[in-house]
Amino acid sequence: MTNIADTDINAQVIRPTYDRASLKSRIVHLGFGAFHRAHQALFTNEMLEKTGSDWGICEINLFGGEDLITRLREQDHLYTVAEKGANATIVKMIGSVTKSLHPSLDGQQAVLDKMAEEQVAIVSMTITEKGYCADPATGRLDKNNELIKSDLANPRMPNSAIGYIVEALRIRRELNRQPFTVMSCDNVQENGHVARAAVLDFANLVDQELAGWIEENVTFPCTMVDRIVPAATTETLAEIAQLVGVEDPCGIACEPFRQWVIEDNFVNGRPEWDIAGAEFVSDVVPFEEMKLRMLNGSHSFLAYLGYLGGYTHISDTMTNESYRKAAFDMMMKAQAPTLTMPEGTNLESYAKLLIERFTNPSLKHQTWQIAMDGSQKIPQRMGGSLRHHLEHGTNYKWLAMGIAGWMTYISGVDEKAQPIDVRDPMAEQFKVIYQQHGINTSAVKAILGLEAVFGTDLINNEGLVNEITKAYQLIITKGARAAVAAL
Ligand code: NAI
Ligand code: CS2
Repeated sequence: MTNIADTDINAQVIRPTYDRASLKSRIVHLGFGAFHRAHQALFTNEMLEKTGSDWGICEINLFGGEDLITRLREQDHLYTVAEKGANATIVKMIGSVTKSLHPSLDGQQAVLDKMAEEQVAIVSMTITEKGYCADPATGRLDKNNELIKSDLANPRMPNSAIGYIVEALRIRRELNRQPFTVMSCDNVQENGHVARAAVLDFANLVDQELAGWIEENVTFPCTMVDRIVPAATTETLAEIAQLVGVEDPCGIACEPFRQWVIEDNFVNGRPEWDIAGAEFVSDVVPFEEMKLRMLNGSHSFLAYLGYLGGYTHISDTMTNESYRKAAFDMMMKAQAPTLTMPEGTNLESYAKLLIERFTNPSLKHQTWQIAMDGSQKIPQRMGGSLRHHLEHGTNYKWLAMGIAGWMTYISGVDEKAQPIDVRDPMAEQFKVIYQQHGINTSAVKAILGLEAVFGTDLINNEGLVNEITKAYQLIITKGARAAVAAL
């Protein structure tokens, strides 16, 4: 079968001109998902184009995506990214990836051996929020997580990302090799600190001396990553095939906007990603918080209330004036006041740009996709701001509505009495609650009692319980569209 590596592709595709043969696996990336393909791999591609350095990437998918890795190998690890603006699309072929592994295809040992190779300087990750096996409310390793329990019983043959990192570092130490930097690129608040806590908590349970060595020798920079990259669909792949001239099963479409702010704290060297537009700073946390609360917080709000209101895509919600206004108010009135930003940051222009990005009609970003894994997302997207408002006695009605939207969504039944496919690591717990309460305001307190999501403080705040119950009542009686309009 012809593919992008062995056939002529359309001239408008921007191709790599650097020497791919000279690239080494100096970066091992865990999570060859949609996002990484259109973000870190693309930044690396553009950095290589300008520097001619040897920072190549080896891709690893720990869970699922075997087929994607197989297809990637068949096309010499080349793939395309379509940057879709409201009016025009630019297609880029990415050359920074030159190797790939999958434990189900190659075995766990091959993955560990790769991570332990001398030249590997960075292990980066886009493994979703749940991949850290951390308790979302505390950010520490969740020792009751099934993957962690089995990795602790058999640390030399791990399955979790955390288990792989610790074992690879153990091998490196044993072989007297330099450590690598662990760089999280997930939407997790203080992602580097969460990765560090999970790795050290795990290592301490396995081998305290190793934990001490990791603590002293390994760095875990925080990063703020931003680019809207919806999951590929048959339609986007067909569109890419047309633009490229041949099918590319690894191709991905995304928005033109991209941002990457990285804490400059690397233990074994790093690429000059700034040449490709990334920013190295000493403290990323304010930028991460801004993005998670303003972009992701309003995204989740739109995902739950949008899905319930019958909207398939985020851009569809933007056609409804009350959703548009509620999203902007959520950003400016509920989230912006909770942030402490470096001087010169203009949150209003940031919010306006976000609304414009959400409106992009070429981007088919499903509300259902963003609604996934809410138990992992709600604490960092809404929980922190909620506590801020409770402390300051300020208005948090948008947050209460967003949380009530999530609570209704996880009932698993939509406004037309159709089932919702709720994907979440805590889905079983939601089922138990709804079996007991039905879609009824009494479910609110039961859900607020989920400590992993809400900690132990929020359920005791009567004002908050009332506010969320009021919003929930409005959604279940009048529907999501009316509830959003009432804001
Ligand atoms: P995706 O579904 O395409 O890929 C998910 C990746 O995570 C896969 O490579 C899979 O192997 C891996 N994975 C899933 N569960 C795992 C686990 N328990 N342990 C280890 N690896 C696991 O999703 P996508 O779009 O690539 O997003 C991944 C993450 O990237 C998001 O959760 C988010 O944190 C971050 N991100 C995504 C953006 C987007 O617009 N898609 C933008 C900014 C950040
Ligand atoms: C989205 C994010 O899926 C989600 O939860 O909110 O993936 C969002 O698209 C990105 O963070 C944008 O950078």
